[in-house]
Amino acid sequence: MDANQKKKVILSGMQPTGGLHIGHLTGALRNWVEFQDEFECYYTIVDLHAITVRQEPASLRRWTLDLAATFLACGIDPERSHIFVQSHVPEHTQLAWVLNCFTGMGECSRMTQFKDKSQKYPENVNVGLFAYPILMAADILLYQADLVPVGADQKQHLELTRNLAERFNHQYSETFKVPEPYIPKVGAKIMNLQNPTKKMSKSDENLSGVLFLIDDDAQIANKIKRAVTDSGNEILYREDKPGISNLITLFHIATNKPIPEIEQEFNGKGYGEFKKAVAEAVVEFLRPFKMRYKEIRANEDFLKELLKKGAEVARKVAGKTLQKVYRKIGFLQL
Ligand code: ATP
Ligand code: LTN
Repeated sequence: MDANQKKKVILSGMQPTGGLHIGHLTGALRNWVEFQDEFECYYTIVDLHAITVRQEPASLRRWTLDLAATFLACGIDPERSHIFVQSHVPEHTQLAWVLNCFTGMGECSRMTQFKDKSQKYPENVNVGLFAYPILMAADILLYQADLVPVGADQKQHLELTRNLAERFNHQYSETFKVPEPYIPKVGAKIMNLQNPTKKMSKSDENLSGVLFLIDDDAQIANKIKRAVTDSGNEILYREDKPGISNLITLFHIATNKPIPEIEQEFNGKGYGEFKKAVAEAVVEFLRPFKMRYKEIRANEDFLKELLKKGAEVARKVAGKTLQKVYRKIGFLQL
């Protein structure tokens, strides 16, 4: 790329609401690491979004640092990417307020995540949960992001973001970049080991089907050994064999071997032998991550300093967009 040509901007966010699992690595973080070569990347820990569901204060604080350490241990490089905590950049809530006033009630009540979460937490259907996608739009639009990597479940929020950007640009003048979603390939989706038709999820009731990145070797091996498999005894990647297909995906991710080669290698071997091989491969695959994670997580001062610097850079960029917005809507400038 020409040195004078500005890099395209990527922004994504993750909630500090628990330990990350192997699905987060394959479905999101691995891509985030690769984007750094080509894009100007902003990766934010969205604690403001996290409180749309009740959080225990000590856990929220701990998970925020855990997540920062996870980013680094996966290979996100703070020299090249901007890592920051959402609540450290007040411009997010400031722009969100403005955007609230440009969003219809109907637009928010249509969001499937809102419907799902209000069902899951009927005792706490709060306004923040309702306005969640508007804050997400602010996260994205403040940095004039070109591309937003998200899971398929967030696509609807991206649509709203695009609509809000276009609406504002149309009503005033060109202010926001209209971002494109980046949805990773389906093959990267990891399913719950105990229920292979459901995606692996950290908020699942049954955590014995979830491979956390910081599980110890015995826990990983055990969870894989106890994984639900399908009838029959062939190691084949097929739609009617969701359990074995999920294990094949895990083996593929851990070893980089193509799926047909894996099927060939285990042709005629039983589920037990295959599970053992998968467990060993996954343990080895996660080992370097865990070592880096332990080292980085132990140094809280370093992590806080890094987040402070990240927020400083973020505030400069976000502040510029916010000022533009304030001026256009008619707030008095002194
Ligand atoms: P969970 O659903 O595990 O409780 P979460 O809802 O916080 O966690 P998201 O914030 O939806 O997870 O996930 C962050 C990113 O990780 C998204 O891009 C999503 O696509 C990806 N991701 C989450 N779970 C998986 C999975 N099982 N397989 C692949 N990618 C996943
Ligand atoms: N809603 C997202 C997290 C998120 C996000 C963002 C992702 C908050 N703000 C901005 C991309 C861009 C989620 O739950 N996965």
